[in-house]
Parts: sequence; C-alpha cells; structure tokens
Amino acid sequence: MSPQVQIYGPNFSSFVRSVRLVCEEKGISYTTGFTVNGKEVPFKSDEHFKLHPFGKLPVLVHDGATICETVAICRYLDQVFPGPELQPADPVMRAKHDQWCSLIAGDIDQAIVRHYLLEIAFPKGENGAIRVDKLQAAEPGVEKALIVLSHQLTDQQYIVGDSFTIADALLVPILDYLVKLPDSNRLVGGHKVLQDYLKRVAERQSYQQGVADAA
Ligand SMILES: N[C@@H](CCC(=O)N[C@@H](CS)C(=O)NCC(=O)O)C(=O)O
Repeated sequence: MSPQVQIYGPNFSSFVRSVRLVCEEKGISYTTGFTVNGKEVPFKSDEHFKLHPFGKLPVLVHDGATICETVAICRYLDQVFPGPELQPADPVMRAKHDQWCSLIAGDIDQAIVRHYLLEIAFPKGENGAIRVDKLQAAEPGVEKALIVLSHQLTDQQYIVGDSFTIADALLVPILDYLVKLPDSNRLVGGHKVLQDYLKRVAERQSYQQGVADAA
C-alpha cells in the first residue's frame, strides 16, 4: 500500500482541512491541490466531474482509487492506515459518532459555512459587497448550531467522548474559521464551552499542521 495520499482540493476548503486533520492525526503523508496523478485537473472540469458527480471537493486519490465525500474519505483513511483509531469501536458509540459526522458535515456546515461564512468570504452583493441582509438572516442558524455543539461538549472533551475522532476533524475547521472573524465575539463569546474546546484542539500537533499551517 502506498504510504502517501493525494487530496484533490485547495487548502482553504474547510472539508480539505478535515481530511488534512485526519492525515495529521494518523501520521499519513499527503499532498493537496488540483493535480491528480501528476496531471492538472481544473475545478469543475469534465475530469473533476468524473471524480465527484457534483463537482465538489475534496476527492481522495490513493493506490489507484478515487473516493469523494469527506466523511467517506475520512473513514477510509482511518480504516486502511495505522495510527490512532479515530472512530469508537463500541457499536452504539460508533453509531453516535456517525450521527455527529452527518450532523456536522450536513446541517452544521450548511448553517455556519455555506449560509454565513461564504457570504463573508465570497460576497455576492453589488460591487462585491457583503449582503448584510443575508448575514442577518443566517445568524439564527449559526446560533442554533453553536447551542447544539455547546450542549454536546458540556461534559466531554471531544464530540463523542474524551478522544479526538473524525467528527472533531469535521468540526474544527468550521469553528476555526468562525472564531477568526473580526466580530466573532458577538457570535461565539457566549459559548465558553466551545472556546475551551478550540483551545484544547489547538494544543494538538494535528491542528497546527492540518489547519493553522494550511492558511
Ligand atoms: N458533501 C460534500 C460537500 C463538499 C463541499 O461542499 N465542498 C465545497 C468546498 S469546502 C465545494 O466543493 N464547493 C464547491 C461547490 O459546491 O460547487 C463532502 O462532504 O465532501
């Protein structure tokens, strides 16, 4: 088995960062970018749609296989590579873990990244202005997501217990972008549990190399 994987996608993508985090946690060597097997594959090109039917990122390339969808990629990496297990072994805990992966890569990503952060990062208003009405409309969804996450993290270190899992790898890049906003205190200031969680995560080497150095 090849010890190295390719992650198709840019380092600024929150989902690419999730895969980077998993690689860092497990000690897997990886590359990122728009090259697949030495060939440039432009975003949304026909070649890209062959890798992901909806032209999304990331896509994993490993040993002749291509795998799309972040959760599937992370589970594959956890299964085939040695290193710390990033999913609980107990069936109920595994199901709870999968439940949180689904919630984070689905509803929580939609509320925080797609509806809120992307409006700030890639504004679509007149002359490239941020559409303040869109941000205001998205804020209740962000607040709801933060309440749900705070509740889940109240009595435990990580999303499904006291060990870092794939669910955390999915969540950390999202929250990391949110707390780096200039007015993040307005949204995250009341969620000490989440701030403590991010402090804990930032002490991990995987965060430094998988997220902070990806900037
Ligand atoms: N369901 C996909 C979603 C991935 C996704 O939305 N990725 C973003 C980048 S972070 C993307 O590809 N955006 C381009 C688009 O939606 O066309 C997954 O979990 O991997």
